[in-house]
Amino acid sequence: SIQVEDDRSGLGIETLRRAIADNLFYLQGKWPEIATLNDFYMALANTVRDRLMPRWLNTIRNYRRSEVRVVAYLSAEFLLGPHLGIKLINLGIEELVRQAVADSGLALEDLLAQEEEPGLGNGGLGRLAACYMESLATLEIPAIGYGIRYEFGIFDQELRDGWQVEVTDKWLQYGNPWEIPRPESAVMVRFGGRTEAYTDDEGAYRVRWIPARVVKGVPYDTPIVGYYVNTTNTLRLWRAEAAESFNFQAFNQGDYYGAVDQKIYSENLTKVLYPNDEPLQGKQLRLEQQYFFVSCALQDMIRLHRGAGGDLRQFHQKFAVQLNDTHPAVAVAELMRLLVDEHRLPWDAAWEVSQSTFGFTNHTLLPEALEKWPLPLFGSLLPRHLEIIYEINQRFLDQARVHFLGDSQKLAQLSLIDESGERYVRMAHLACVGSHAINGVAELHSELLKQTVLKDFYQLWPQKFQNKTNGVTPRRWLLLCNPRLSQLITEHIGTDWVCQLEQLRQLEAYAEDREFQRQWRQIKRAVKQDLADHIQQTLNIAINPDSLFDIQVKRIHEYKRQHLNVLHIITLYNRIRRNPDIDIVPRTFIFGGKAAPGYIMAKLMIKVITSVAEVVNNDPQVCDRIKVVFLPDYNVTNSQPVYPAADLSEQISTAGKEASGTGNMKFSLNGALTIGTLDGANVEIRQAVGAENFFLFGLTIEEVQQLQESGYNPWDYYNRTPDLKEAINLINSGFFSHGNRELFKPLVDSLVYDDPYLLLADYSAYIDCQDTVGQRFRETDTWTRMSILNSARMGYFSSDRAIREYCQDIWHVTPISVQLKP
Ligand code: DL6
Repeated sequence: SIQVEDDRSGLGIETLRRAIADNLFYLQGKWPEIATLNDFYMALANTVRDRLMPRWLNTIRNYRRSEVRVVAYLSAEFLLGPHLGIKLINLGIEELVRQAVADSGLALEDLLAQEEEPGLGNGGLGRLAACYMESLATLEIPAIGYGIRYEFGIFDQELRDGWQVEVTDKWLQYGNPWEIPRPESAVMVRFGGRTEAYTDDEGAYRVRWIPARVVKGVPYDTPIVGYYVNTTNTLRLWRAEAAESFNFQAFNQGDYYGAVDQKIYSENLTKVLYPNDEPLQGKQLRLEQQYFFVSCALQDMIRLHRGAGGDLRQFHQKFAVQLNDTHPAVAVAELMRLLVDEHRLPWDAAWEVSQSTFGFTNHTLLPEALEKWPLPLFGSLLPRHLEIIYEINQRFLDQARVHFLGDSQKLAQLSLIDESGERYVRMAHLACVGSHAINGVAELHSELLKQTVLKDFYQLWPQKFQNKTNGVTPRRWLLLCNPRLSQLITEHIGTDWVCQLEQLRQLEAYAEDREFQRQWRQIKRAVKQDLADHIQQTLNIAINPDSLFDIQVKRIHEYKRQHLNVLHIITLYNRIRRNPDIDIVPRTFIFGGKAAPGYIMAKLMIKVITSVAEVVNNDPQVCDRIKVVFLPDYNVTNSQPVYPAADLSEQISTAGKEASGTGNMKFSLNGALTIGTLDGANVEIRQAVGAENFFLFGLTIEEVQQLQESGYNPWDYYNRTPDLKEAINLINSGFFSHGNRELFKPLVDSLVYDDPYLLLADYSAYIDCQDTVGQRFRETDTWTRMSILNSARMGYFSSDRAIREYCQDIWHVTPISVQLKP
C-alpha cells in the first residue's frame, strides 16, 4: 500500500522540505526566489510548530482533568532565549531538519541566526524562570507560566565611542511564530476608583470595588516542549488592550484624540519591560504591570478550575502558585479579593486557601531591590487591595503579638506597612505572610535571609523557610550551546546525562586519560577559535585562541565588581610596561553585559573597560599578550557561544551580595575553571568540584562584616599597596581617557574614598590568585584534568534537580505522562 506522510506532522526529509516550501508560500506569501532568510526562518519555525501541536493540545487536554495539580509559575520576567534551536533538540529532529533545509540549499545555522530572541527579562531571575519552565516540561510536571508580553523587552545595547547606548528592542517586528493569541480567553482588570460597603441578599456585610478604569488582558500562549517527552506546557503571557478599543461617544462629539486615549493608556501598560537596578518607588506603571498580570493569571486559574467543576475551597489542590520574587506578591491580596468579594468565601476559608496556594522565592538581599510601594500610590491604584492588606496585617500582627509578647519594635519591623517615615506597603512581607513556603536560591543566600532581611519572619515561622539552590537546564546550556563537547561526553558515557546530569560523574574516570584529555582540549580549542573568528568578524579584534580566555559576562553592577577585573588587567599591563620581556601567560579578557540605563556608575564601568581595551590592544609593547574585548549586546543568543569558550569564569562579587548566580554554573558545566569569592552558589560549586579545582580568593562574609563594622578605610589599602596605587593612578592620570582626568574621577573617587564593595580590600588576594591561575594554565595536563572534573561534578546544578526539589518540598506535585491521542 502507498503510505503518505501528512505535511503537518511527517518527519521524512522530503515531507519536511515540502512543508517548509508550503509554509513559505502560504504563510509568508513568497516564492523561494524572492524569499529572505527571515522568510525561510518563519517557514521553518511554523513547520516545527506544526509538529509540536499534537503534543501541546494533548497536554492541555490532560491537565483539564480535575485531579491534576498544576504548578503556576508567576514571574514578571521570562528570559527565554531563541526558541527554534532548543525546540529542534527537544523534539529530537535537529538532524532531520538540518538535512531538509540543506536539500533546499540553506544552512540551518543561518536560519537559526534569524530569530529575534524574546528578551522579556533583565538577567538571572528571568533566565532562571526560563530554565525552570524547560525542566518542568522535561520532567512531565503539569505547569503553566504566567507573565507579561512586553512589546519591547530588554533594550539592545550598542557601543558608541565605548559608551553603552540603549536601542529599543523590536523582537516582534517580523512577527512571532511561537505564540498563539487567545482573545476568547481575555479577562478584565480594574484600576483606581473607590470601594463601598453594602449588604448582600443574605444580609452579610460586603465590599464592592468601583474602579475608575478597566483594561482588557489578552493571553498569548507559547508552547514549552520537554526533552523527548510529549509534555508541552504553556507559557501564557498577557497583553493589555483597551476594554473598548474605541470610545464612540467621545468620537461622536468630535474628540478624536480623546476617543483613542483609552486605547493608548491601556496598551502602554505592557509596552516595555523595566530595566532593573533602578529605584522603582513612584513608578506607577510598574505597579500597574504587576497587578495586571497577577490579576489576569488568577482570574484565568479560577476560570479553569471552575470550568473543570472545581470548588474554590479546593483551589489550592488544583494550583500551586510560585511567586518569583516580590514582583507578583500583590497576588496574595488579589486572590483574597477574588475569593471573598467576588466568590463570597468567608475570610478564614479564603485565607486558608491562599496560604496553601502560594510559595515565595526571594532572589536578592540588596536593600534597594526589596520592593515597597508608597501607600498613597498603592491606595489610589488598588483601593480595595489596600483595605485587604490592612485586614491581613491586623490579623497577622495579632498573631505575632502573642508570639513576641507585645514587643512593639518587633511588630513595627514585621508589619506589612512600613511606618518609619513616609508610609509604604512592603511587598516581601506580604509575600511571606501569604505563603506557606519561603525560599532563597543558594544555601548561603537562604541562611542570610534568615539572619538579615527576613529574620523576624524566621523567628516567627522557622518551618516556612527552605533553600532551593538554583540550577540551569543541560539541554540549552550544554547540549545546544556546546555540541562538540556534548558529543564527546555521549561517546564515553552514553546519552543519559542529558536528563540525569549526575551521570556526568562518570567522566571522572577519564580525567587522567591522556587521549580523553587531548580530545577535551581539542574541543575547547575549536570552540575558542569559533569565538575568536566571531570577534574578528564583528569587532575587528584579533585574538589568540591559544591564550587563556578569561571571561566575565553578567549584568554590569558595582557589587559584581567588573572593575576589580579591570584593576587586574591594568596591573598586568603595568608589569609589561615595567619589564617588556616579562614572561606572562597570554590572556584574552572578555566582558559582556548591560548596565541599567539609569545606573551612571555601571555605565562608567563599561566605559573604563572599553577605554582600557583601546589602549592595551593597540600598544605594540604588549605584543598581543593581553587583549581586552567587550562583547556588545549580551543576551541569551550571544551568550551561547561564550560559555563553552571560557577557560576561566570570573565570579568575583563581594561576599554576601550575589544571591546565587547561574552563569557560574553554565561556565563550570562547560569545563571552565572558576576564580571566585565565597558568595552565592560559588560556595556549593566549590564544594562540588573540589576546593583544589576552584580558584578561591577574597574576604568571607564574616570578614566583610567585621571590616565594615571596624571602619573600613579604602584609602589605607590604596596607600599601602604599590601595584594597586599604580593601577588606580594610571586611570586617574587620564592615560586611558586621552588625557581627560575628569572622566573616570567618579569611579576612582568612589573606590578610594568609599569603596562600598571592598574592591581595594580584596585586590591583593585577587591578584595573587590570578597569578596562580596563570601558572596553573601552563600545566596543560593539570588544567585539563581540573576542567574535566569541573564538568563531571556539576550534576547537582541541573534545573531538573532544583525543580524536583520544588515539586517535592513546596508544590507537592507529581509527573503525569501525556499520551498522544491518535
Ligand atoms: O535566582 C536567580 C538570580 C540569581 O542567580 C542572582 O544571583 C540574583 O542576582 C538574581 N536576582 C535578580 C534580582 N531581581 N530582583 N528582584 O535578578 O536572581
